[in-house]
Amino acid sequence: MAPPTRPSRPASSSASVPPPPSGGGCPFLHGLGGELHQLAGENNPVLTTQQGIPVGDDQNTLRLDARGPALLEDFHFREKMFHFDHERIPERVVHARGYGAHGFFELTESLSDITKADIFQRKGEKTPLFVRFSTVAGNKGSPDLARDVRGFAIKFYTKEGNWDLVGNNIPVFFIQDAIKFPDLIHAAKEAPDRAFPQAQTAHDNFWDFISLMPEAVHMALWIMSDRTIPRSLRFMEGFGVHTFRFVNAEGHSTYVKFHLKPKLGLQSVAWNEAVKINGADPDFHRRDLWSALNSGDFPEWEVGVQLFDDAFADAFPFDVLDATKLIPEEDVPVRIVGRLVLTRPVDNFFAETEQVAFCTQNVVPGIDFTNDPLLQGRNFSYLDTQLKRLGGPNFTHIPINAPHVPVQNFQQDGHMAMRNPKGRANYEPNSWGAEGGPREDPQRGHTSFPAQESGEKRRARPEKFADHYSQARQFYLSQTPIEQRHIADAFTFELSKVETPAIRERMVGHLRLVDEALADAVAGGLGLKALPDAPKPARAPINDLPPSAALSIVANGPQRFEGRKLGLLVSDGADAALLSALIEAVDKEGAQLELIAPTVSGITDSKGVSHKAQQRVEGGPSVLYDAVAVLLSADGAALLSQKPEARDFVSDAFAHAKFIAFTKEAEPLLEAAGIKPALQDNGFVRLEKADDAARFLKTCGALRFWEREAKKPA
Ligand code: HDE
Repeated sequence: MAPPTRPSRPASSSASVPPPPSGGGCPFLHGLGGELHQLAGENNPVLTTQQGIPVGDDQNTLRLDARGPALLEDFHFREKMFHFDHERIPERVVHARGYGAHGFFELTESLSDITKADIFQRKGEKTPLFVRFSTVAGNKGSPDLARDVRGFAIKFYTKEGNWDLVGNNIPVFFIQDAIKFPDLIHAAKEAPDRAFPQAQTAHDNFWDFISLMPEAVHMALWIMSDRTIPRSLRFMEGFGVHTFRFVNAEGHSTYVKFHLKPKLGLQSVAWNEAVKINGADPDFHRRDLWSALNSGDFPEWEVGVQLFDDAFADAFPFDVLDATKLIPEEDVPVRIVGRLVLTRPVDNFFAETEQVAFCTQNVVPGIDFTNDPLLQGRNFSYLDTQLKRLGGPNFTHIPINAPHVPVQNFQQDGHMAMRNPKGRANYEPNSWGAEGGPREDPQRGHTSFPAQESGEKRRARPEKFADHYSQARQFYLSQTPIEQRHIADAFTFELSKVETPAIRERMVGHLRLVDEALADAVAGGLGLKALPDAPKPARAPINDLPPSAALSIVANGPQRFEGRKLGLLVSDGADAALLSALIEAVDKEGAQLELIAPTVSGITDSKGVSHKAQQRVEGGPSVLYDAVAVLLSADGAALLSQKPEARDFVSDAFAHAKFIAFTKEAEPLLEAAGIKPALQDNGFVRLEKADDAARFLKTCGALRFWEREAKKPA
């Protein structure tokens, strides 16, 4: 427990923190230990060493007299320091920054005819699970709003053992063959000579690699879209990416792609907002998930499957084994078969989120792999990486990785073995009868689908893999105009950070094969005098694939403000009736509210009622909120108009196309922020009477007033 700091003002009688130790004096002198005891509650347990030995003094090392040398004999000091010195384990080579939570999967439609996987048999049955969300490129301490793919890895603790679905929030991937993964990641992460830039792809190495790998063009469109700057981990989709197999009790196989659709709809932030959020709250996503879980707003996703057979796979213009392609929902609808609900945060971040070890090869009977060359490579890589990260082969003994069913085998020993065979038998076959331990079960056990394979051993890819532009174009044309504009802006931003003109031009050349108008916009943004030549595609693109509405975020918005957050800028003397109407409207909508005030102690409204603030103006910029309301007294507006942070609060909300509610008294602040009455479009709501609060919250359901941004010159 951190000792409380001495308050600079007289402590109020309602203060619940314990008083600081009395008597003053230097805290490093012996004797303080006794006074610190006053800070503890009556029933605090006794501090012990790792050996369980009660500790008498945790403030002073054992030394020869107060000013003498430290003594080697101090086993408590040595043990404490030894353990601290070894607290770190290697961070993940990719997806280092992550956040996990526990929850469950509930089956809403049985798939027993399609798969024998136990988890998909009984409608209404719940299976516990652990999810870890992550960014890919940044190191463990990198900011949450980096432009990056988000990992969406799920460990299902099924009755037939652990099934790991290690997916992303984007349905396709950069590369087709696992052998290119180390190159992709090296190119994306910081350059080895300078160790920057970190957690971003806006640099030469990344775009050099991508522009030389046409297969990455489809994914490049996705990562330059708003998908890579999600507003919340709760508002993004999840995808298994690869084609897997379901196998039923008769041994029949059906291809399957896994989907997760957020119950609260999709939502992303604007790029300029992301940049500012990273400064204002680098932990924005984890804080959001933490607060949602702790306030009982359990995030939920629909779990769906796309099921298809060989006939579909053969007729589909692309190869279903190619992870750079998706199957449009219009071609194979997503059948919703369950729901995934997150219900609680971890008890300990390290023990659970850091030590959780996902492995793509963890599949249960009824689920099997296909020959997707990326998936097959992953099946090697994940097991391999856990050994390095967790230090030995027994990482499955760590509670977060242990299945919720008995583990019975003859594996033994190794570092930190917690689970070893009991009795004499540590091998099989053996002739020790009932004492001889577990045996294989050909009926219940996992059996691989007996796919017929033949052909030459070669380093080659199937012909259909060579189409790199058709689905990139389809994705681009499936976006709303504002999203298309964001894609062009993102390419322009990233390529403007690339110092080598030839790389910029090579990338724009690829974009010409996606959409000439996109290439033109990016070339214009980069100031290119002429459009570079497009490369010769390895396979002629199909240019008339129909747009797929499911690929747009804006088209799939929730049309409600539930789960979102309103930032309410207030001052002393704010209209009491409007304030309570806003509080009520937010609550009714299932949204959250934060009060931002001149000081964090809060304000007193026009009726003399005090309200606590969650943020001080200087620490609560509008980028942290989905919509804002400005409820000020005339004095409050005069005061805040002098503060650049208050002016930015309003002007940023305006620039980020947010809905803004305001009272008449707040107008001077709007004016000071450069928002003249003529600029007050339909994204503004005047708060005059209590009813306006509910009307405003309904308006906020559109999440952003994109028309405002559309009016800005390209
Ligand atoms: Fe991963 N990936 N990956 N990946 N991946 C890892 O495993 C790898 C790929 C994904 O929260 C590593 O435990 C290869 C696709 C997630 O702990 C490593 C290839 C998809 C996570 C690894 C891929 C993913 C990882 C690093 C190309 C989406 C975080 C640490 C063949 C379907 C899991 C670790 C977590 C993590 C290898 C491609 C998703 C090194 C070789 C495609 C969500 O094993």
